[in-house]
Amino acid sequence: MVQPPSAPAHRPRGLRGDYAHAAADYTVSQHWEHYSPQEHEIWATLYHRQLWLVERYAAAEFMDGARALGDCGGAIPRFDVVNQVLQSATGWQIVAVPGLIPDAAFFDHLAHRCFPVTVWIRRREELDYLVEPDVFHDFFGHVPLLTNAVFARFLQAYGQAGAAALAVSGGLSMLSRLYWYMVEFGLIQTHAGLRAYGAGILSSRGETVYSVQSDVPQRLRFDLTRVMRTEYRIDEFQHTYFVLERFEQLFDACYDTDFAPLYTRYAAQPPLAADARLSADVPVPRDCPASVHHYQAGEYGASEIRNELGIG
Ligand code: HBI
Ligand code: FE
Repeated sequence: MVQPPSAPAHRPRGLRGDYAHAAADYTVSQHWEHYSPQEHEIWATLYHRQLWLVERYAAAEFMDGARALGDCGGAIPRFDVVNQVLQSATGWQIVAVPGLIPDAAFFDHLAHRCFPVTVWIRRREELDYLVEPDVFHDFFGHVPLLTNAVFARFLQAYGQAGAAALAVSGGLSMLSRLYWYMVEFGLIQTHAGLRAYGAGILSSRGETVYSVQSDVPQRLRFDLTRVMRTEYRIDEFQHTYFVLERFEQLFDACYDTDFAPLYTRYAAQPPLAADARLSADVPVPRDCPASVHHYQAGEYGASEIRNELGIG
Protein backbone atom coordinates (compact mmCIF):
# COMPACT_ATOMS: atom_id res chain seq x y z
CA MET A 1 0.00 0.00 0.00
CA VAL A 2 1.27 3.46 -0.90
CA GLN A 3 0.15 6.91 0.12
CA PRO A 4 -1.66 9.04 -2.46
CA PRO A 5 0.14 12.21 -3.45
CA SER A 6 -0.94 14.98 -1.11
CA ALA A 7 -3.92 16.81 -2.51
CA PRO A 8 -2.90 20.30 -3.60
CA ALA A 9 -4.82 23.22 -2.14
CA HIS A 10 -7.04 23.47 -5.21
CA ARG A 11 -8.18 19.90 -4.64
CA PRO A 12 -9.62 20.08 -1.14
CA ARG A 13 -11.87 17.07 -1.70
CA GLY A 14 -8.83 14.83 -1.99
CA LEU A 15 -8.20 12.41 -4.76
CA ARG A 16 -10.83 10.00 -5.96
CA GLY A 17 -8.76 6.96 -6.87
CA ASP A 18 -8.13 3.85 -4.81
CA TYR A 19 -4.48 4.08 -3.79
CA ALA A 20 -4.73 1.25 -1.27
CA HIS A 21 -4.02 -1.44 -3.85
CA ALA A 22 -1.27 0.38 -5.74
CA ALA A 23 2.24 -1.01 -6.04
CA ALA A 24 5.29 1.01 -4.98
CA ASP A 25 5.43 2.58 -8.47
CA TYR A 26 1.74 3.51 -8.11
CA THR A 27 0.54 1.06 -10.74
CA VAL A 28 -2.63 -0.98 -10.30
CA SER A 29 -4.47 -3.60 -12.34
CA GLN A 30 -7.01 -2.21 -14.75
CA HIS A 31 -9.62 -4.87 -13.79
CA TRP A 32 -11.45 -4.21 -17.03
CA GLU A 33 -14.13 -6.72 -16.14
CA HIS A 34 -15.14 -4.56 -13.17
CA TYR A 35 -16.38 -1.63 -15.29
CA SER A 36 -20.18 -1.44 -15.27
CA PRO A 37 -22.32 -1.15 -18.42
CA GLN A 38 -23.10 2.44 -17.33
CA GLU A 39 -19.39 3.25 -17.22
CA HIS A 40 -18.89 1.89 -20.74
CA GLU A 41 -21.85 4.01 -21.84
CA ILE A 42 -20.29 7.16 -20.38
CA TRP A 43 -17.11 6.35 -22.29
CA ALA A 44 -19.04 5.80 -25.52
CA THR A 45 -20.89 9.11 -25.11
CA LEU A 46 -17.68 11.04 -24.50
CA TYR A 47 -15.82 9.24 -27.25
CA HIS A 48 -18.33 9.81 -30.01
CA ARG A 49 -19.03 13.45 -29.35
CA GLN A 50 -15.33 14.17 -29.05
CA LEU A 51 -14.32 12.13 -32.12
CA TRP A 52 -16.56 14.31 -34.26
CA LEU A 53 -14.73 17.40 -32.98
CA VAL A 54 -11.16 16.13 -33.12
CA GLU A 55 -11.65 15.02 -36.71
CA ARG A 56 -12.10 18.73 -37.44
CA TYR A 57 -9.66 20.33 -35.03
CA ALA A 58 -6.87 17.85 -34.19
CA ALA A 59 -3.45 17.56 -35.81
CA ALA A 60 -3.06 14.79 -38.39
CA GLU A 61 -0.50 13.03 -36.17
CA PHE A 62 -3.10 12.74 -33.42
CA MET A 63 -5.71 11.36 -35.81
CA ASP A 64 -3.22 8.89 -37.27
CA GLY A 65 -2.54 7.67 -33.74
CA ALA A 66 -6.22 7.45 -32.85
CA ARG A 67 -6.85 5.37 -35.97
CA ALA A 68 -3.87 3.11 -35.22
CA LEU A 69 -5.41 2.29 -31.85
CA GLY A 70 -8.46 0.89 -33.61
CA ASP A 71 -12.10 1.66 -32.90
CA CYS A 72 -12.20 2.32 -29.17
CA GLY A 73 -15.65 3.87 -29.23
CA GLY A 74 -17.78 1.01 -27.97
CA ALA A 75 -16.31 0.47 -24.52
CA ILE A 76 -13.50 1.59 -22.24
CA PRO A 77 -10.40 0.17 -23.95
CA ARG A 78 -8.49 -2.78 -22.56
CA PHE A 79 -5.00 -1.53 -21.78
CA ASP A 80 -3.38 -4.90 -22.57
CA VAL A 81 -4.81 -4.87 -26.10
CA VAL A 82 -3.75 -1.29 -26.78
CA ASN A 83 -0.27 -2.05 -25.49
CA GLN A 84 0.30 -4.43 -28.38
CA VAL A 85 -0.26 -1.57 -30.83
CA LEU A 86 1.95 0.82 -28.86
CA GLN A 87 4.69 -1.75 -28.46
CA SER A 88 5.11 -2.17 -32.18
CA ALA A 89 4.68 1.55 -32.93
CA THR A 90 7.14 3.15 -30.49
CA GLY A 91 7.88 0.66 -27.70
CA TRP A 92 5.70 2.60 -25.28
CA GLN A 93 3.27 0.98 -22.85
CA ILE A 94 0.43 2.37 -20.82
CA VAL A 95 0.27 1.45 -17.15
CA ALA A 96 -2.86 1.66 -15.02
CA VAL A 97 -2.79 4.08 -12.07
CA PRO A 98 -5.41 5.20 -9.50
CA GLY A 99 -5.21 8.85 -10.62
CA LEU A 100 -2.64 11.58 -10.10
CA ILE A 101 0.60 10.12 -8.81
CA PRO A 102 3.58 11.87 -7.20
CA ASP A 103 5.82 13.77 -9.57
CA ALA A 104 8.89 11.56 -9.12
CA ALA A 105 6.90 8.41 -9.95
CA PHE A 106 5.27 10.12 -12.92
CA PHE A 107 8.59 11.26 -14.38
CA ASP A 108 10.12 7.83 -13.81
CA HIS A 109 7.35 6.11 -15.77
CA LEU A 110 7.80 8.49 -18.70
CA ALA A 111 11.57 8.02 -18.64
CA HIS A 112 10.91 4.29 -19.04
CA ARG A 113 8.38 4.83 -21.86
CA CYS A 114 5.40 4.04 -19.68
CA PHE A 115 2.45 6.40 -19.70
CA PRO A 116 0.28 6.35 -16.56
CA VAL A 117 -3.44 6.10 -17.40
CA THR A 118 -6.08 6.55 -14.70
CA VAL A 119 -8.44 3.58 -14.46
CA TRP A 120 -11.68 5.20 -13.30
CA ILE A 121 -14.17 7.15 -15.38
CA ARG A 122 -16.08 10.32 -14.52
CA ARG A 123 -19.77 10.31 -13.60
CA ARG A 124 -22.45 11.24 -16.09
CA GLU A 125 -23.02 14.62 -14.41
CA GLU A 126 -19.34 15.45 -15.07
CA LEU A 127 -19.17 14.93 -18.83
CA ASP A 128 -17.89 18.44 -19.48
CA TYR A 129 -15.59 19.19 -16.60
CA LEU A 130 -13.45 17.31 -14.14
CA VAL A 131 -10.59 18.52 -11.97
CA GLU A 132 -8.63 15.26 -11.85
CA PRO A 133 -7.65 13.26 -14.93
CA ASP A 134 -9.81 10.17 -15.56
CA VAL A 135 -9.48 7.36 -18.11
CA PHE A 136 -11.16 9.44 -20.81
CA HIS A 137 -8.73 12.34 -20.49
CA ASP A 138 -5.68 10.11 -20.08
CA PHE A 139 -6.54 7.63 -22.79
CA PHE A 140 -8.40 9.64 -25.40
CA GLY A 141 -6.20 12.71 -24.94
CA HIS A 142 -2.73 11.28 -24.43
CA VAL A 143 -2.47 7.79 -25.91
CA PRO A 144 -2.86 8.56 -29.65
CA LEU A 145 0.37 10.58 -29.81
CA LEU A 146 2.29 7.81 -28.04
CA THR A 147 2.24 6.12 -31.46
CA ASN A 148 4.21 9.06 -32.91
CA ALA A 149 7.94 8.37 -32.76
CA VAL A 150 9.00 12.00 -32.52
CA PHE A 151 6.51 13.03 -29.88
CA ALA A 152 7.08 9.83 -27.89
CA ARG A 153 10.82 10.39 -27.89
CA PHE A 154 10.30 13.91 -26.57
CA LEU A 155 8.09 12.59 -23.78
CA GLN A 156 10.77 10.14 -22.70
CA ALA A 157 13.38 12.92 -22.62
CA TYR A 158 10.91 14.99 -20.63
CA GLY A 159 10.63 12.22 -18.02
CA GLN A 160 14.39 11.88 -17.88
CA ALA A 161 14.65 15.56 -16.98
CA GLY A 162 12.38 15.09 -13.97
CA ALA A 163 14.88 14.00 -11.32
CA ALA A 164 17.15 17.00 -11.90
CA ALA A 165 14.17 19.38 -11.79
CA LEU A 166 13.00 17.94 -8.47
CA ALA A 167 16.47 18.52 -7.01
CA VAL A 168 16.45 22.28 -7.68
CA SER A 169 14.21 24.78 -5.98
CA GLY A 170 11.73 26.06 -8.58
CA GLY A 171 12.77 23.40 -11.09
CA LEU A 172 9.57 21.38 -10.86
CA SER A 173 7.37 24.41 -11.52
CA MET A 174 9.34 25.25 -14.62
CA LEU A 175 9.38 21.69 -15.98
CA SER A 176 5.68 21.26 -15.22
CA ARG A 177 4.88 24.34 -17.32
CA LEU A 178 6.51 22.66 -20.29
CA TYR A 179 4.18 19.69 -19.81
CA TRP A 180 1.16 21.88 -19.29
CA TYR A 181 1.63 24.07 -22.34
CA MET A 182 3.19 21.59 -24.76
CA VAL A 183 1.67 18.22 -23.76
CA GLU A 184 -1.73 19.28 -22.40
CA PHE A 185 -2.45 22.46 -24.37
CA GLY A 186 -0.22 22.44 -27.44
CA LEU A 187 -1.22 23.73 -30.87
CA ILE A 188 0.57 23.08 -34.15
CA GLN A 189 0.55 24.78 -37.54
CA THR A 190 -0.38 22.51 -40.43
CA HIS A 191 -1.00 23.02 -44.13
CA ALA A 192 -4.70 23.00 -43.30
CA GLY A 193 -4.22 25.75 -40.70
CA LEU A 194 -3.93 25.73 -36.94
CA ARG A 195 -4.69 22.41 -35.22
CA ALA A 196 -4.66 21.16 -31.63
CA TYR A 197 -2.69 18.19 -30.33
CA GLY A 198 -2.64 18.74 -26.55
CA ALA A 199 -4.50 16.18 -24.46
CA GLY A 200 -6.15 18.76 -22.23
CA ILE A 201 -7.59 20.44 -25.29
CA LEU A 202 -8.62 17.34 -27.22
CA SER A 203 -10.38 15.70 -24.27
CA SER A 204 -12.42 18.88 -23.70
CA ARG A 205 -15.40 19.64 -25.89
CA GLY A 206 -15.32 23.37 -25.21
CA GLU A 207 -11.59 23.97 -25.42
CA THR A 208 -11.16 21.99 -28.64
CA VAL A 209 -13.08 24.63 -30.55
CA TYR A 210 -11.96 27.57 -28.41
CA SER A 211 -8.23 26.87 -28.68
CA VAL A 212 -8.30 26.80 -32.46
CA GLN A 213 -11.05 29.30 -33.28
CA SER A 214 -11.46 31.92 -30.58
CA ASP A 215 -9.99 35.38 -30.94
CA VAL A 216 -9.74 35.77 -27.16
CA PRO A 217 -6.56 33.81 -26.25
CA GLN A 218 -3.14 34.72 -27.52
CA ARG A 219 -1.20 32.18 -29.58
CA LEU A 220 2.56 32.46 -29.50
CA ARG A 221 5.34 30.73 -31.34
CA PHE A 222 6.92 28.02 -29.15
CA ASP A 223 9.91 29.19 -27.18
CA LEU A 224 11.26 26.87 -24.47
CA THR A 225 12.27 29.56 -22.00
CA ARG A 226 9.09 31.58 -22.51
CA VAL A 227 7.00 28.47 -21.85
CA MET A 228 8.91 27.47 -18.73
CA ARG A 229 8.50 30.94 -17.24
CA THR A 230 4.76 31.21 -17.81
CA GLU A 231 2.20 30.40 -15.12
CA TYR A 232 -0.93 28.53 -16.07
CA ARG A 233 -4.55 28.40 -15.05
CA ILE A 234 -6.11 25.04 -14.32
CA ASP A 235 -9.67 26.25 -13.80
CA GLU A 236 -10.47 28.04 -17.05
CA PHE A 237 -9.59 27.95 -20.75
CA GLN A 238 -5.99 28.99 -21.37
CA HIS A 239 -5.10 32.62 -21.91
CA THR A 240 -2.04 31.68 -23.93
CA TYR A 241 -1.33 28.76 -26.25
CA PHE A 242 2.11 28.01 -27.63
CA VAL A 243 2.27 26.87 -31.22
CA LEU A 244 4.69 24.42 -32.83
CA GLU A 245 5.54 24.18 -36.48
CA ARG A 246 6.60 20.58 -36.09
CA PHE A 247 6.97 18.06 -33.29
CA GLU A 248 10.72 17.91 -33.82
CA GLN A 249 10.90 21.27 -32.08
CA LEU A 250 9.93 19.59 -28.82
CA PHE A 251 12.55 16.92 -28.79
CA ASP A 252 15.17 19.27 -30.20
CA ALA A 253 14.47 21.51 -27.23
CA CYS A 254 14.57 18.68 -24.67
CA TYR A 255 16.81 15.91 -25.86
CA ASP A 256 20.08 15.98 -23.96
CA THR A 257 19.24 19.45 -22.68
CA ASP A 258 20.61 20.48 -19.33
CA PHE A 259 17.85 22.66 -17.94
CA ALA A 260 19.95 23.59 -14.90
CA PRO A 261 21.13 26.96 -16.30
CA LEU A 262 17.50 27.87 -17.05
CA TYR A 263 16.44 26.94 -13.52
CA THR A 264 19.32 28.91 -12.06
CA ARG A 265 18.47 31.94 -14.09
CA TYR A 266 14.68 32.01 -13.74
CA ALA A 267 13.52 29.83 -10.85
CA ALA A 268 14.02 32.58 -8.29
CA GLN A 269 12.25 35.21 -10.43
CA PRO A 270 8.50 35.71 -10.32
CA PRO A 271 6.88 33.80 -13.18
CA LEU A 272 5.21 35.52 -16.11
CA ALA A 273 1.44 35.81 -15.82
CA ALA A 274 -0.66 33.41 -17.89
CA ASP A 275 -1.74 36.30 -20.10
CA ALA A 276 1.57 38.20 -20.16
CA ARG A 277 2.64 39.86 -23.39
CA LEU A 278 6.33 40.37 -24.07
CA SER A 279 7.89 42.37 -26.87
CA ALA A 280 9.90 39.30 -27.92
CA ASP A 281 6.73 37.19 -28.37
CA VAL A 282 5.88 36.12 -31.88
CA PRO A 283 2.11 35.90 -32.26
CA VAL A 284 0.80 33.18 -34.56
CA PRO A 285 -2.30 34.23 -36.45
CA ARG A 286 -5.25 31.86 -36.36
CA ASP A 287 -5.14 31.25 -40.10
CA CYS A 288 -1.36 31.11 -40.53
CA PRO A 289 -0.56 28.18 -42.82
CA ALA A 290 2.37 25.90 -42.08
CA SER A 291 4.17 26.93 -45.24
CA VAL A 292 5.51 29.93 -43.33
CA HIS A 293 8.47 28.08 -41.85
CA HIS A 294 10.63 29.88 -39.34
CA TYR A 295 11.99 26.74 -37.83
CA GLN A 296 14.96 24.88 -39.29
CA ALA A 297 14.92 21.14 -38.67
CA GLY A 298 17.92 20.06 -36.64
CA GLU A 299 18.48 23.61 -35.49
CA TYR A 300 19.16 22.40 -31.97
CA GLY A 301 21.35 19.47 -33.04
CA ALA A 302 18.96 16.56 -32.87
CA SER A 303 20.53 14.51 -35.62
CA GLU A 304 21.32 11.69 -33.17
CA ILE A 305 17.61 11.34 -32.46
CA ARG A 306 16.77 11.32 -36.11
CA ASN A 307 19.19 8.44 -36.57
CA GLU A 308 17.92 6.64 -33.50
CA LEU A 309 14.35 6.91 -34.75
CA GLY A 310 15.28 6.08 -38.32
CA ILE A 311 13.67 9.25 -39.62
CA GLY A 312 16.69 10.52 -41.50
N1 HBI B 1 0.05 11.81 -12.42
N2 HBI B 1 -1.44 10.25 -13.26
C1 HBI B 1 -0.78 11.41 -13.39
N3 HBI B 1 -0.95 12.15 -14.52
C2 HBI B 1 -0.30 13.33 -14.68
O1 HBI B 1 -0.46 14.00 -15.71
C3 HBI B 1 0.57 13.77 -13.66
C4 HBI B 1 0.72 12.97 -12.53
N4 HBI B 1 1.53 13.36 -11.55
C5 HBI B 1 2.31 14.55 -11.66
C6 HBI B 1 2.07 15.35 -12.86
N5 HBI B 1 1.26 14.96 -13.78
C7 HBI B 1 2.73 16.68 -12.99
O2 HBI B 1 3.82 16.81 -12.16
C8 HBI B 1 3.19 17.03 -14.41
O3 HBI B 1 3.06 18.41 -14.51
C9 HBI B 1 4.60 16.71 -14.69
FE1 FE C 1 -3.15 14.97 -19.01
